[in-house]
Amino acid sequence: MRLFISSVAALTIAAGANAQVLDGQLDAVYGAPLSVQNTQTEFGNSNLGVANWANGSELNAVYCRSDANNLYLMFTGNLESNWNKFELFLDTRSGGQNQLRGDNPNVDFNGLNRMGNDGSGNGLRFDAGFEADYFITVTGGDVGGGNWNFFANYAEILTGGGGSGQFLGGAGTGGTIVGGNGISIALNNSNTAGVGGGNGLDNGLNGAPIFGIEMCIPLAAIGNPSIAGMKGVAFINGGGHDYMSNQVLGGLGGMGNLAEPRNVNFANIAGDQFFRIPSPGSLALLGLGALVARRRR
Ligand SMILES: [Ca+2]
Ligand SMILES: [Ca+2]
Ligand SMILES: [Ca+2]
Ligand SMILES: [Ca+2]
Repeated sequence: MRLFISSVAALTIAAGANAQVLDGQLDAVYGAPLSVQNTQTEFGNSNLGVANWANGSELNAVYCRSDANNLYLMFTGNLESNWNKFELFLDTRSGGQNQLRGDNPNVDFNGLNRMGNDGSGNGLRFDAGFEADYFITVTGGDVGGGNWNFFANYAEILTGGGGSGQFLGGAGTGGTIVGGNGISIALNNSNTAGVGGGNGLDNGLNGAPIFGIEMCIPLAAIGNPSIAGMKGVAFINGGGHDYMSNQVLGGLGGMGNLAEPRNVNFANIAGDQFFRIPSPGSLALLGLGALVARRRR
């Protein structure tokens, strides 16, 4: 028995600072954030401090790491348990949509198309140069009898519309969603730090928030990105994907809710309403560059 315990201790030490657990809690291995919230939330400042239920939504910061096979993203904040939506768009390859069409895959009760062109020429517009290729959405609430569950969906966003989408599944308190395409998502709503309520300027790192939405995305599920510099946009939306909050990463710089998502144009809002994601393998390439430089000497 003593041998068993010391083996476990050795394993724990071996994992050390590089340990990462997909549990909705920030791990030290993520390092510095890619983007930090700069705006108070008008979707409620959650103060419950429990893993499942939240009475407000906010996005405080986004962190990432990657290895040869997966991209890991951690969003600190809360997703209110009233079926508010966490929306994530990724630009991982050339092509895609700078303005959302109305004929994208029908996922989450056609929620993606609820943000797209309704035939009048509207549709959510991203900042110039951001052409979305993939969409992931997360939501949670009471599934009956006071039981909390959360669910996720995924879709391709092709330049000409169409494409495929899929329901990634659901899970309960402390559980993990594991989609058929390998995308795995954990949600811990315990956060009571980060931004406060309102529409003014704030700092998403207040109180050092560590809980939120954590996901593992197989690179194969986002087109095996090879472009230099992926980008992402994340925001909180209303329960019908129909009312955009003021919780956007990159931040809005102190504004109120953006309301009808079809009429939102991030190009008309100062600053980048997206964050840059280091390319998978970029660290390995840096290492290779250093090796080549050394050999040349
Ligand atoms: Ca974690
Ligand atoms: Ca693209
Ligand atoms: Ca807060
Ligand atoms: Ca902008």
